[in-house]
Amino acid sequence: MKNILVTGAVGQIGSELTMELRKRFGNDNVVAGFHRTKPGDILKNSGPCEMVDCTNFEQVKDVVKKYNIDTIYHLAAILSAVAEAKPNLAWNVNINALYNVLEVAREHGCAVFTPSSIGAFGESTPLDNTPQDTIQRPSTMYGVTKVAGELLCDYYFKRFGVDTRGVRYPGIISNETLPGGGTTDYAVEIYYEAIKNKKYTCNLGKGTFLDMMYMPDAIKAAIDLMEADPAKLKHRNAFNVTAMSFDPEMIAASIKKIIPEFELEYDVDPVRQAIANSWPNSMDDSAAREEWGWKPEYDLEAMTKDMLDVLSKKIK
Ligand code: AKB
Repeated sequence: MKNILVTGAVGQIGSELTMELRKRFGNDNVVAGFHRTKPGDILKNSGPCEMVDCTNFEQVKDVVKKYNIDTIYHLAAILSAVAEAKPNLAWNVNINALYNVLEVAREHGCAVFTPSSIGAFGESTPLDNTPQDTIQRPSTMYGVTKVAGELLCDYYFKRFGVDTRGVRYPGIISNETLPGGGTTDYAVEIYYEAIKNKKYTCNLGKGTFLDMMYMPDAIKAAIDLMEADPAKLKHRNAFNVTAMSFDPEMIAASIKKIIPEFELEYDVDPVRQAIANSWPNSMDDSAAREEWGWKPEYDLEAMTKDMLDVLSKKIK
């Protein structure tokens, strides 16, 4: 029997991951950990919810003890654009909170899933077909925390035997909860605006290629990795995973196939553009494919069709 804690359960990935985990492992066995934003009715009415500020060691420990937690999906994090605006907060949440989670996991024998990101790479990384093991010299606070987080998780596995696992997520596109303060957020907003106004002003420029993934695949990646046979894992933390790579023109073209009047304009945000320029254009995820059978289901066309179907019913 698994007893799972999801931190950041009200966030973009956490809200959908918690519900999928509840479906698979039972509602009562998955605790939704939230901090500033309170959970909505769906999370609240389907299983336990607990306030957990992961920067507070005691709070993490108390919840783990109360529910006899054996697996933590640690999703509480600050995204790239906010991290550049508030580097102090980013360090506290992305590193100090992770440290607390790992320490509690060490004391209580929990497995830990921690997402890293394409943000763990930088300008000196080979940006096309970015290898699994390569140069990582990010120039953003987000990237610094992501590389440090990857290393910390490796350390806890090697030094203390904590079952740490993780992926480097690309931009995640979803239709339930909006992302907050990332560089890849445009790829979510564009669908909402396509439905609402049939036009969108993009804050990243034409030709900015980035890896992306639809939420069902992002959730599958996290659960499949945590359920994988540990004997087969050579990397454990920070697996490159991707489903597609596109620039704003390509996502707009896929939307135009369904909404022909859709128009794309540009008003480039220099902060986000600089971050995006330092990230891979496309990653090589063959290690994840070989070690635990990673295979995404959605490409750009399939994702666009589903996003527009869902959002056109949701936004009236
Ligand atoms: C962000 O844009 O900050 C995130 C990420 C790719 O890590 N979506």
